[in-house]
Amino acid sequence: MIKNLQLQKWVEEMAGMCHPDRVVWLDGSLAERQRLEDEAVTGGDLVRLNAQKLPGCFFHRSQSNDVARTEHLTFICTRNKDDAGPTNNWMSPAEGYRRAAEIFKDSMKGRTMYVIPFSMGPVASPFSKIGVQLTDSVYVALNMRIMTRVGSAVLEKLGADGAFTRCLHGKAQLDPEKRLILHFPEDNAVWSVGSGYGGNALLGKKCLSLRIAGWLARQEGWLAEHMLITGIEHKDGRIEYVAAAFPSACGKTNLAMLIPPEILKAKGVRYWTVGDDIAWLRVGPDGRLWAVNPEAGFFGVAPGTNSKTNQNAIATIQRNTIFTNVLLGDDLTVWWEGGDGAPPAHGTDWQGRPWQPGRKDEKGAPILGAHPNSRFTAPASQCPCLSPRWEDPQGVPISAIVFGGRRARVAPLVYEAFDWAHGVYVGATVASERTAAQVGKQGEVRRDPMAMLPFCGYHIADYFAHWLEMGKKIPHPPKIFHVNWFRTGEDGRFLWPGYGENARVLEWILERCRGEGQAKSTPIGYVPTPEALDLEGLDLSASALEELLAVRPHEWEKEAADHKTFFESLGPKLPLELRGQQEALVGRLGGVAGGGTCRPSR
Ligand code: GTP
Ligand code: SPV
Ligand code: MN
Repeated sequence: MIKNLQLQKWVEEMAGMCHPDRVVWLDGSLAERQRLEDEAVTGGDLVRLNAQKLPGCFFHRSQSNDVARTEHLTFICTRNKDDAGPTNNWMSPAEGYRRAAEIFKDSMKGRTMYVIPFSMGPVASPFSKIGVQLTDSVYVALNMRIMTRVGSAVLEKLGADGAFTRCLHGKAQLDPEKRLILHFPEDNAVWSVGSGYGGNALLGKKCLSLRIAGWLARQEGWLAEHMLITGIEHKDGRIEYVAAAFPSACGKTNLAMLIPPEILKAKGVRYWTVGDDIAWLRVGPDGRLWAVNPEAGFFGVAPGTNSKTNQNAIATIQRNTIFTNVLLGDDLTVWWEGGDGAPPAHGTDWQGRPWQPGRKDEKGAPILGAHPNSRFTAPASQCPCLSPRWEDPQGVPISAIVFGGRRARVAPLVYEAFDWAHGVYVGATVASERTAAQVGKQGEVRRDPMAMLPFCGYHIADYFAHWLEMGKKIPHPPKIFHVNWFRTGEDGRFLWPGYGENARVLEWILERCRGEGQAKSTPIGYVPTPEALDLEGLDLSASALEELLAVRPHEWEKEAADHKTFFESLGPKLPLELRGQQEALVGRLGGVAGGGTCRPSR
């Protein structure tokens, strides 16, 4: 019995448009999971993996033109175009519904429509949001069961008249020409058609928890951010929490699950994962900023994940995991570039072609077994370092906010913003090289403010204003930092070892939050002095360290000019305060004598 008549009516209406053969309501039970898995295997959506080596695990291959989010097909549909702003694609709601309806019409004939009631955030938390996703993809249904809290308890909470986000998803023809990811924030609705992949199709993730939630957050006075949340424990047992925003495929999952180097472990440092992709942040009764992870699983990048880089992720994905677009071994195991161990002698690559190690294409380039954006979907509950507070309805208090990007040059390893408003400027000007998580030219540097460029559901200038406004509402705000694990030397190799060693940088960040830690004031913010970082036991040359911490005024003058160009592209709504921050940066750079390298002094 469905108590919520609105929901009942909407499902009937959508089924009337899509014409599925069957409508199946998910209850979240284990029996249901097995039923869906069997269905998916029979229908060819999933391959059951080796039961001894990977119990409860499955493999899925998406179409080769459907392996990443398609930002050019993602739209914000608001009555006023200006509400979507200059960084979003816009369509009127009427046109959006009309165009998508044409594709949805009868698209589920011969298929099942799954009705998935889900909660973003623990069902019992007052901050959670309920959505209902309709989908004709059993793969999506199984992923949603891992990534969100699905089932009867959600319908219970929804009751007779609770509000929910209407999330309609259909594969249709999986044709990129007939693919649209549409957000209707004014209607609290998402319509996605023509893609079966990741953030395009798991509508609780980027669509609801960032684009729609961001719209609500602005009205309700909180923040919906593309951030990991992790707790860092020290010898005294105290745990401090950090939230960090890096663009897609720039290291959030890795930092969230970090294992510190031996030297720090010996000092009692330990990380506790709360979330790896999305954070909802509110001001708590104590005047600090508190963070909740609305998700229930990890949809992580496979390539580069191995026992050395991310042992916790490897432990998490040994069972009950869905692998997408990785290499499938003949023995029904999976493998990816930068994974553990030797590749299988023989297998099937992400495009479904026979594969063996060492294969090259016509140009002599190696043929990848796994797509660079291949992923695993795993329940958070399987993560060995999962924070005991990960489902705390109130969330965890945040000591530091960290922004970061993938920058071969310019941005030093770490710096601290002077204050909240300057921190908002630092976040607003984040830039990063494009990765495989989105379709487009790889490696190109683009501005990705707060790592939210593809995920901000409204005018980005209003979003900046909201961030500035939030600063005034937080009596005890976290400090704001910027990191860059990806600076390279002359030879093009990363200067910083990254991964677990990033804990050394986080130690400095937390020291600064406690009012400790040595730093030098530079035009861009506070940069650690070379001695301030605990580098004991790390093989890092003095020249590499110098390069990592260098702030070069001539590079930053160009950077600041680029900030200005970027701000100008955002139109007249840009908060004056940010323009002021840009001018202040230029002024500070002008004050540096000689234009040489401004290094932290000894
Ligand atoms: P999304 O899930 O797309 O939001 O990505 P993410 O930000 O969680 O990125 P993730 O942690 O999955 O890392 C993406 C890629 O960057 C992987 O191939 C990692 O191996 C690599 N990576 C992560 N951390 C570091 C680091 O500190 N240094 C270097 N060089 N590479 C890193
Ligand atoms: C990202 O691209 O930031 C992801 C993967 O986390 S997706 O679900 O496709 O958005
Ligand atoms: Mn992400």
